[in-house]
Amino acid sequence: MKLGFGFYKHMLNEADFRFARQCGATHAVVHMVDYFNQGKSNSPTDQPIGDLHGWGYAGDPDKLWSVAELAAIKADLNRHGIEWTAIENFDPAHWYDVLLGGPRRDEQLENIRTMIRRMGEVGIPVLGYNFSLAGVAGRVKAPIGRGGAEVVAMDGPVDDPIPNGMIWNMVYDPSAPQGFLPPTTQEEFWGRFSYFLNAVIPAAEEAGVTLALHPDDPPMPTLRGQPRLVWQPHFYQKMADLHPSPRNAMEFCVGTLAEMTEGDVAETIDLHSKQGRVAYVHLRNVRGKVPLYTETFIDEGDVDIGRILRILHGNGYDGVIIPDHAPQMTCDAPWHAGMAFAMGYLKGKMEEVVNGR
Ligand SMILES: [Mn+2]
Repeated sequence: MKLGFGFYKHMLNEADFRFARQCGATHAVVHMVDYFNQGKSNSPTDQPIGDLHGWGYAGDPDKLWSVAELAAIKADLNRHGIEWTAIENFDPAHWYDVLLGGPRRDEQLENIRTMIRRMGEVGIPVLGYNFSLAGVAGRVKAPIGRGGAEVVAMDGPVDDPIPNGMIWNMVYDPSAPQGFLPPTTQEEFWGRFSYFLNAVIPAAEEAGVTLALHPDDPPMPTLRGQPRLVWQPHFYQKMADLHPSPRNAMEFCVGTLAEMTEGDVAETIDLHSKQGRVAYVHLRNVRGKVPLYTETFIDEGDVDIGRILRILHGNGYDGVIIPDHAPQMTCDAPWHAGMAFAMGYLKGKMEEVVNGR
């Protein structure tokens, strides 16, 4: 097991590389999409939260990740003693019609295959993604964590419709006509997902890149009136069964699995790590289940973190674990302090599980 650190786009800088390494990270997960682009209610001082208007604006649909850009980031990471394990998430601008089943779908799939080939060329082994219409929406933030820490929580279902021109919580077409995204059935949405897998898995196999699906956070049956994909544990098995390739894998988010109303997160990670389907792990803690839950510090909450690590280690899991989100701590650097606390806790627990000390 390896300790990693998740870098938002704006954190690809000297200070944050050093911070992550100082926390003990040896591996990186990098977000290439800027969630905070022109966002009015979404500040880069925390994980993206936003409101019903979304996080911000998606990028340029025609500007794909280039080999030069990826190689430069990789060289920066390596210079700081960090290996690049994964890119996390597509820019909504790159694949909105893949999610919507729209007219540019095949063109966008070709672009995705191009970016996967470029990842292979540079040597980035994993591509994490969320196959989601509403994205990570409908959460609130309040100083209700331990000691009054700012935490992210959900306090009820959110089914306000998605405006035209917005997907995955970001605006990809600011001049879209007034109105809202029409409803989609769960069957139709699984069909789009299957179409995506069939279109990109062969390219992933050739490039040596593993695709890793994040479950739906928050895991509600619908969000903003649209269906979700993996919102109970058994849908992860359905996803695995859709395509037998080992390149069809999971970005296993323990916190999201713990927020689901069915199943047991430890049993679920046991099942999938035994099958070798876990590409990397988001490890955080939470109290409660949808639609009422609160993210917590990693040492409290409903998840037995030590048990999760023992299961992964016992099943021979040799991949990367990152802290995902952490509460904000009261000081001059609330996000970094929260992350440092989670990294230290994980590093200690991992050493205990792997080395018995
Ligand atoms: Mn996650």
